[in-house]
Amino acid sequence: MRIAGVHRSRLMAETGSGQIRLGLPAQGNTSDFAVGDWVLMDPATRIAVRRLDRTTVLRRRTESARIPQLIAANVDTLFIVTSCNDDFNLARLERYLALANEAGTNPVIVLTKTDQVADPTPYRAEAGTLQRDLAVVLLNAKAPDAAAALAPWCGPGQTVALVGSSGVGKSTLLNTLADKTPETAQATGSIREDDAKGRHTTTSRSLHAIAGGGWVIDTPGMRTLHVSDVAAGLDMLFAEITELAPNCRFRDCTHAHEPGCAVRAAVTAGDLSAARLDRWRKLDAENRANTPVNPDPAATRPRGRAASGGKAVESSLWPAVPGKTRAATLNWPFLLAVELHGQGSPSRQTAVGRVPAKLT
Ligand SMILES: Nc1nc2c(ncn2[C@@H]2O[C@H](COP(=O)(O)OP(=O)(O)OP(=O)(O)O)[C@@H](O)[C@H]2O)c(=O)[nH]1
Ligand SMILES: [Mg+2]
Ligand SMILES: [Zn+2]
Repeated sequence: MRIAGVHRSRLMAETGSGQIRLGLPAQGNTSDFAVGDWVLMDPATRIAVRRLDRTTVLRRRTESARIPQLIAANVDTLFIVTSCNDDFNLARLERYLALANEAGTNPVIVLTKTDQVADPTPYRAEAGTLQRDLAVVLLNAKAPDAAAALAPWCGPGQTVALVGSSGVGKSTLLNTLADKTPETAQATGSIREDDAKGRHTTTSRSLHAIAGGGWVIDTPGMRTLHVSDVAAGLDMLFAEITELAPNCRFRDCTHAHEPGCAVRAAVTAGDLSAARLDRWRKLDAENRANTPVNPDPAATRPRGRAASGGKAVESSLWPAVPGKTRAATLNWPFLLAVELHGQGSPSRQTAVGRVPAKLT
């Protein structure tokens, strides 16, 4: 049984022959579950008695929420959707890539609305520079052949999730991928003509079956995606910078003003773009400011696919021991609350067989 929808007081699960409402275990909360979770249900009571360990989990901190928001679980491939119009923004795509890398999901950039521009190839070229071996797919989300373009990631047993701004065509793509009829289709909405912004048509996350045995998750358009807890994800994203850093004269070089900086030397030599270095600096600073500082080495080791040689593991966003956080000094009450939530919380998850010493 797989979680198909998580609402304030309601859990929906996909049974393979339709959806049912699932009961919660005692002391359970719907926020302990993510769309994409696998659960065991007691058939007599229809209560979810156990959630299976997650292979991957996508989550983010938001300023308004007390605890990180679960975006989706057990996602193999993250389709980062953007359009061949004003939505296309390299800095924003890098945020999604860091999130995907950290969670251990395989990111693919999906560029929609190719039918709206004379030549979409410059978009592909730019997106392709963002990360090594990054797949970029150009398509018209409304055309039936969009499903064929994404088929390599949508095979039996595979789960894909669609993320991106409002109006880029996530639900349109879902309807094409899941071959929805007009009755079962996800609602789609028009975009503003002047700036291509959408109207936040989709308001909750949902899981749908793809013919042939795959799964696709639709998500609401994100207004902003703050980065936190994604150090390994950033290292993978900015590998060309990460790899140059050991050649800098100072071990803690910030690549801003220090003499003997190998990264700035690469910019001067034309091997690295100054804009890319600027974006790295901004994201790295934001990540450090938003990520709890943890004195426990077991909990600060690299996480996610970036740190596990390509094997997907569930990344733990939680510090293993309560402690002072940089975020706390910034006076972010919600981050303090995250720490207080602390050890033993039902939503505190780690990968099977990779439980940090502090949690065993
Ligand atoms: N021409 C064209 N229009 C598209 C394409 N993809 C989506 N659209 C249109 O763009 C608008 C927004 O599409 P949606 O699928 O609702 O976008 P969304 O990403 O789900 O937006 P939210 O649910 O608000 O996050 C709709 O009018 C779609 O018909 C495409 O590839 N080509
Ligand atoms: Mg939508
Ligand atoms: Zn340097």
